[in-house]
Amino acid sequence: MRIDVVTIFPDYLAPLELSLIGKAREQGLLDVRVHDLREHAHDRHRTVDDSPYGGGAGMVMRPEPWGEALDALVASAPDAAPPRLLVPTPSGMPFTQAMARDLAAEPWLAFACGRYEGIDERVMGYAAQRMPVTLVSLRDYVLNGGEVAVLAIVEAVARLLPGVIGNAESLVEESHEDGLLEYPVYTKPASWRGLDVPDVLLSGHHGAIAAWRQAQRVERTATRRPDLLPPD
Ligand code: 6GU
Repeated sequence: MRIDVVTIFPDYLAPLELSLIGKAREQGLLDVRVHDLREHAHDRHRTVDDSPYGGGAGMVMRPEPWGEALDALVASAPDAAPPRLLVPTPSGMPFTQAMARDLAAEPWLAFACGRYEGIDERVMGYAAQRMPVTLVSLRDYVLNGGEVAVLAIVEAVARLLPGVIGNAESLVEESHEDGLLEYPVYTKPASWRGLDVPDVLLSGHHGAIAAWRQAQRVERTATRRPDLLPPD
C-alpha cells in the first residue's frame, strides 16, 4: 500500500518510522511519503493561510497550495488510479475499525492535514471530482490539526495489511473487531503485591476460561461502552 501525507509539519509524522510501521516500510509492505504543503506556496513567506470570508475567528488554508499538492500526487503515478483522499477533521465521519478494514483494502491512500480553522471547502469539492474523498474524525474533541489523527489512522490501517503483524490471530481477538471490548489479560507472577490472577485462568479448563472471558467482555462493555451493546 502507498500512503501520502501532505502537511505543514512533516516532522509530526516522524513516528511512522518506528516500530511495526517502520518495519513494514523497510520490508516494502508500506510506501509512506510525507510532503510539505509549503513546497506549493510560492510567495516570499510561503503563506498557506488567510482570513475567512464572512469573518470569524482564526485562519483558513488557501486552496492554491492544496490544489498544486493534490495535482502533484496524482501526477506522481500517471498510470495508476488516483488515491483515496482522507481529510482528518472533527467535522468528518467517525473513524471506526470497520473503516480501517475498508481502507486496508485500498492500494493508495492520501491524507490532507488541515491546520487552523480548516481547508477552503473548494479543495474538497475539486478533489472529489478526481478521486474519492472522505472526511474523517477521531470523534468528539478538538486537535490542533490532522497530523495526530493521521498517525492513529495509519497505524490502525497498516496493522491490518498482510505481513505487518506476525501473529494474525492477535488481529481477531481485539476490542472492536466483533462489537465487544476485550477481556482483561494477566501474566506471571500469579500473585503480585497481594493481587491474584483469577483462579479460572490457572485451571487449564479451556471451556471455563472461554466462558469467563466472554462474561468479562460483556460486563466491561456494559460498564464502559453501553452504546456498543444491542438494545434489549
Ligand atoms: Cl480527525 N482532526 C482534528 N483536527 N481534530 C480532531 C479530529 C481530527 N478528530 C477529533 N478531533
